[in-house]
Amino acid sequence: MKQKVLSLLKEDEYVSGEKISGILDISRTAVWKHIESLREEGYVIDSVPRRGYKVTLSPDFLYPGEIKKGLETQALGKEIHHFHQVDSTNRVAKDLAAEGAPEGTIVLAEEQSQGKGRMNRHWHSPPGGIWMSIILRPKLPPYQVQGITLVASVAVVEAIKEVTGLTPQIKWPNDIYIRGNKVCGILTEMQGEMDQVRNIVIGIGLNANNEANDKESNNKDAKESKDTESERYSAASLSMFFGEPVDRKELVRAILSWLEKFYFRYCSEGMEPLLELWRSNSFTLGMTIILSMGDKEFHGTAEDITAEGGLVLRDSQGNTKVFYSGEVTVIGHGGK
Ligand code: BT5
Repeated sequence: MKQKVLSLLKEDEYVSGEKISGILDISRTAVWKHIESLREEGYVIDSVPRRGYKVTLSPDFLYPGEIKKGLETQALGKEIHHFHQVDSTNRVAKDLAAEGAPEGTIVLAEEQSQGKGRMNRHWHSPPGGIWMSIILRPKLPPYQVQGITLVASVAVVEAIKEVTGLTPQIKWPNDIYIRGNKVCGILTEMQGEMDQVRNIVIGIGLNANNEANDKESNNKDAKESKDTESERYSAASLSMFFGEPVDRKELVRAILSWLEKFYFRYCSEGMEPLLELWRSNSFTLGMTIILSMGDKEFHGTAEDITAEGGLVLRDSQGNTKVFYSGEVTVIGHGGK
């Protein structure tokens, strides 16, 4: 009901409490309570005697009603859970999925206190970013789940391009970079059995307008782990390149639209139709890299990506090997 009151208050003309109460068939007191509650949420609502009320400013929060307005998807974002502060949206989404939340349910937070990266690394999630998790229920065998991260990366890249005109690039397997800085990380988590996926939660952390570099956790991460990824942590927000704050609501809608389109395609046709798009947006292919997996390091040229999302590495002897996980450190151009 509050959303309906809000829609009326967002119309061009002022609308009186009496009119709202008539249209929605609720008492004047109920109308007034909804208006107060909207004000508490941050909406600036002007009130003029004998004319009524009108929203003059909407808060910059990712409220479900704001996201749904103009969202043209079939499943993604039909159910939205929003938090001002939460430990981790992936944690919430996994709980909701276990309770039977439908495919396409999303969880958004303005701030995360325990945002998670891969291998339980810390993900810096202050206000101003987009911290979002999406529940999917694909009828895919588990070995195809890795591909979903690639599908999500291409969707985020297209959304960033559409909304900002910037040119992001994908660093295999799950990062998006702009001019050498990490602007987004993706964490895909699967619940299921050996032969069947029950649900997937895609966590997208996108530095939109937030302060991106967290020196404290950066140093802590680097000290606690030997992985080069942490030591080379150089983050940036889209707004730094865009020159002004980006419209987070529009970005969320764009991510959901692109992701739905690519995800449906992936489920029906596999990775093949998306591979070219992934390749053309890749920051990794053709580069000389070090791929680290635990204590092991593999040197070579990142040659290609497979239909399952694996990275093909060619070593100095000319032998190729496919990797499905690991950390990539880019050393330079591969001289291809
Ligand atoms: C990732 O892990 O890049 C996946 C991050 C996924 C975060 C989203 S936010 C919504 C959802 N809810 C969650 O709790 N998580 C997901 P990984 O490749 O392991 O990279 C982690 C590393 O990135 C850290 O060790 C830092 O070095 C660096 N890092 C931390 N916060 C960052 C930030 N805001 N921007 C860029 N880099 C960051």
